[in-house]
Amino acid sequence: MNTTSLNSEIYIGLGSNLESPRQQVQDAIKELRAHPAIFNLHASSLYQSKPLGPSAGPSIGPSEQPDYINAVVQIATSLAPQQLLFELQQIENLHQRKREIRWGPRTLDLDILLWHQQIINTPTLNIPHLEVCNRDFVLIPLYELNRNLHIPTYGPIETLVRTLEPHSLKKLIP
Ligand code: A4P
Ligand code: MG
Repeated sequence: MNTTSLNSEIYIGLGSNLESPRQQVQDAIKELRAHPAIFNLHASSLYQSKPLGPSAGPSIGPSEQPDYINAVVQIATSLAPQQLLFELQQIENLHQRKREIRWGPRTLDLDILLWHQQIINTPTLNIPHLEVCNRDFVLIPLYELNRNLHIPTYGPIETLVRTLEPHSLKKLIP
């Protein structure tokens, strides 16, 4: 089985909470689908949630940020993980993403969540994504795409979803 197989378990998380977040996420899905090295894209529903994360400072804590729109896509690709990260950052830049505050509001955030069953830890890339199991806006769309998924070091997604702390996630009607 190669990287372009239908059973590819490469997942990307999308998030936006600025400048028409729903449109930002929908446009990014289209851009990923159109990318020449990305194949067989399957997208989850879109979800809305309150910002999650530690306070980013006195002026912009999570509670003062707008709601997020999130989704997850499953892809196959001929790119290596670092190359995919680079391509995702190019797409973020197309959306005028500014990196000012960690966990601050953003027009578009693209994270590599999983790369098959691989564990990758380099200075610029951690897979599985370090927050994957703490976030309903990641786990629920992942579960929608693949109920049998196993997340390396964390276990079956079914168990993770069952023990998830309730947050504020709402599935959006298409
Ligand atoms: N990086 C390491 N691993 C990865 C990976 N698997 N995928 C590095 C993508 N990037 C990865 O990212 C900072 C650096 O992480 C990159 O240069 C890359 O080398 P960034 O996107 O520039 O900065 P960031 O997004 O502010 O930081 P981070 O840690 O990625 O934030 P998160 O974890 O993405 O959290 N609440 C709701 N409801 N919905 C959200 O989507 N998102 C965040 C951001 C906070 N709260 C949220 C949401
Ligand atoms: Mg990010």
